[in-house]
Amino acid sequence: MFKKILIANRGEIALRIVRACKEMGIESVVVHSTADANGMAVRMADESVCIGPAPSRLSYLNIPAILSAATVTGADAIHPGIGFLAENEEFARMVEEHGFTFIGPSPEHIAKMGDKAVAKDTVRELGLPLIPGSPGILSSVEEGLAIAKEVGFPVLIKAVAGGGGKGMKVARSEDEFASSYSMATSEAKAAFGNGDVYLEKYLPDPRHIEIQLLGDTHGNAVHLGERDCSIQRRHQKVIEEGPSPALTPEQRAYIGNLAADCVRKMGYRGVGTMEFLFQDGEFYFLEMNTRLQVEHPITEMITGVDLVREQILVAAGEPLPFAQEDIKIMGHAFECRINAEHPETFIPSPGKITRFHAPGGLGVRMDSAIYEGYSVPPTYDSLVAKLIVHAKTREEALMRVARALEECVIERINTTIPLHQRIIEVPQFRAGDFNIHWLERYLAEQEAESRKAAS
Ligand code: MV4
Repeated sequence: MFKKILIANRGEIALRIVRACKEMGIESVVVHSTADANGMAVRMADESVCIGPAPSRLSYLNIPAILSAATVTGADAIHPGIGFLAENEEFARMVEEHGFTFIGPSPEHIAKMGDKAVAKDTVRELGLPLIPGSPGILSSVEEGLAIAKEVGFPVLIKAVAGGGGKGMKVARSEDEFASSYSMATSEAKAAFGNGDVYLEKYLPDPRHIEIQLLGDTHGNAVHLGERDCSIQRRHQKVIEEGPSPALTPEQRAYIGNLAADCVRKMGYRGVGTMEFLFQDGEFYFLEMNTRLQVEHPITEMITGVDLVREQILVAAGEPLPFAQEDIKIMGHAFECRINAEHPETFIPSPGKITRFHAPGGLGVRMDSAIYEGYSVPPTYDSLVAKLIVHAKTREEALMRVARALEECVIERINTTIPLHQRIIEVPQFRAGDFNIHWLERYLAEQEAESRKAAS
């Protein structure tokens, strides 16, 4: 087992990993930028090393500085956290080459799943359902039109170099295909320096369902149920929940086992998440994330599995301590992402926190790295806390999340707490009746109504 782990990350996820290390009797080293010198993870870790100034490219993305910090502190392993270098195969390779264990998948699997086309070919061969579309990059508008007619309109033209919703163009009919195709390719060329596009059947109102996976180095792999991440705005998740109110136990078992079989056949090591679009009872593979996710606490609450602990044990060569039949989904969990942003305009609101009170009580968890007197830096993403609640049923969890949000005090910066308090009261949300477009449509309607009332 590792004696000392270096955590190459910041904020609430760095603290989450420090906590797991402490509970496992493993010393922790946190690297930080000058902007994070007063971060809670720095205070709670056994050691900390300043690796550069605020800009990520000079600190959290500075591979030589991170490897040097691991060397001088005598770390055995490096945990990349989420974001930054977590899915950077070059970093994973260099960590191993420098004699440290990378707490994550092999560089090959990071690379394989990081390339969308290779990822789709890999999972297609392993029997996962994919969105009907072109086998690869479109070589001409004629080829695109022929495939679009095959799969049926509307179709989505996607930039290979795109991602996170960027570089997607819907073509609704044969007449508009040529113009959509040329706009998609020229916009992709301009935005990403690469005009290559591929084509898929457009799913108009899907849900976003992701499966939590965990594999070890002894050929074992399990799934730990799903999370419904459909409540999102501009490709930023807002509220996630598990299990999904839209899945039957049979559908959960079907897609979970299929995904687990896939990673088992791959010989995948560590935690991973397969993302799917779910529409009309059908699943469609989107992509696989080869890292821990922000919303992992939802799965921890409904399965009782400490995913960071298991990540570390697997990286140290331990076999999984459970088989698939041991994994039970108990109850229901929500996660509200609390950002330092105005709850209506979403304008970032960094600055000093003058009062902070975290909610408590049965089934309430607050993963955050803020404290009274802490100044939220403007440099990084605006996530300041994750409120996770768990209860026996979805209805009880709704009551609990409302109560916990009301208890939460974060003063003198704006936060999205009022937004969460609005969303959880909307009947359609409470009924679990939503898809990936629901929140943006709801906010647009609210905006239109308040404008009408003001005029
Ligand atoms: C789609 C889709 C509908 N049909 N593909 C958005 C980012 C990237 N992960 C893939 N995305 C989508 N691909 C087809 N064929 C709708 C989306 C999409 C989306 C997907 C997941 C979560 C939120 C989303 C928000 C807008 C669009």
